[in-house]
Amino acid sequence: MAARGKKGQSQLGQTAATVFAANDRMNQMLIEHLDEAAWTAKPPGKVRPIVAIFTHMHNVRCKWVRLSAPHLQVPTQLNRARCTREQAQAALAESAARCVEMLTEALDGSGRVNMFSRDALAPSWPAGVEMLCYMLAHEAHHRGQVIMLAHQLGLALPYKASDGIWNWEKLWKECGSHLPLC
Ligand code: NI
Repeated sequence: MAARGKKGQSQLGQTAATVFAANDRMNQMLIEHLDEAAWTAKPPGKVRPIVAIFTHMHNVRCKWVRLSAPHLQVPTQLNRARCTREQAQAALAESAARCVEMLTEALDGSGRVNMFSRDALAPSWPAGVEMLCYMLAHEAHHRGQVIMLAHQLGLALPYKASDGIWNWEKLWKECGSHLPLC
């Protein structure tokens, strides 16, 4: 791969920040439109309820920041047994902001974050685009679970939300960013 110039690297840091912020906006959109009863309802089969999926997403982000960017303030973890939707929304907004800072520092060429440790027991990776991809894949996987579980509970998310998470132009705008021009 051709070496990125300084400008390219700082742009990469900004792009990663924007993409992760939009990714959190997708989570917030699902929580906002989720039927109240679906939040703690016991889904069919041996799977965790939706509240536990969102608290897990937040707690995993806290772990990534703690292990990869210990100089940043690590948000408080959530307790799945007594977390309200409002608490989850606020906590996810906070952990997303920390992840945005971490990704910026990992990808802007400053070297302030130089490795990604996703788990204490897993090998660390050099900070790079792989880190962003891994983080996004984890969240997208769990969003898919939430959408499927809500449907299985008979409390499917409205089209506005299940389709809205694909309107990246609108999400970018809501995150204060703009559409990349071609
Ligand atoms: Ni997970």
